Amino acid sequence: MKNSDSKTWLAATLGLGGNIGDPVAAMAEALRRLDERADCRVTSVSRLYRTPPWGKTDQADFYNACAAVETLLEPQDLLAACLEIERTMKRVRVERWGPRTIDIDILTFGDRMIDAEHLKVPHPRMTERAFVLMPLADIDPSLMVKGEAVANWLDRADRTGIAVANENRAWWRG
Ligand code: A4P
Ligand code: MG
Repeated sequence: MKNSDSKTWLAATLGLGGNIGDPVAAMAEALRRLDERADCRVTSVSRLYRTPPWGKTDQADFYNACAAVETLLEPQDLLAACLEIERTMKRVRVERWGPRTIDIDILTFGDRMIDAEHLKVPHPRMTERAFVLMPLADIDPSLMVKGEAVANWLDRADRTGIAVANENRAWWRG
């Protein structure tokens, strides 16, 4: 039973990605672990995408997806929960934008704007990245980010090379 005390469930969106090992299994497990928490529930998951590497291009293709969650956690605590999941899944942090088994980013948290040293929300680079915007549009194309709908940001993004890897939005439910 998810708890239903007086605290409010807040809506957030997450971006997941990875390109080493078995990133799809890692992303699925990360989502299941979040959903198992008493203070988090996964309410919607996008299709699964295969995407060319962005930023540092001499590395393997990524798998990417987005999820909508509801949580009782404050943003910093949601980030800590995501980082803890990344850590326990043995992610190796070697270089910025480099290969990773799994990366979980907080994309939005309600309509909050956060500019803390270790947490920037909305995620600073999300509005220029089709590998974020395409899966996010599966969940909610009308979601407003930095004053514009996700669908509008997506219209301007470069989708070259991005393919749907799994149409079934239950891909994460192992
Ligand atoms: N941090 C600040 N804001 C946030 C936020 N909103 N969500 C801090 C999550 N973390 C946030 O370290 C990231 C640190 O940023 C966290 O510890 C947290 O305190 P990191 O994940 O080790 O750094 P990074 O991921 O290497 O750098 P960065 O800039 O976060 O990279 P991105 O933006 O996550 O991009 N190409 C494709 N096709 N698909 C991808 O998924 N991912 C990346 C990484 C590059 N190219 C990609 C993909
Ligand atoms: Mg990151």
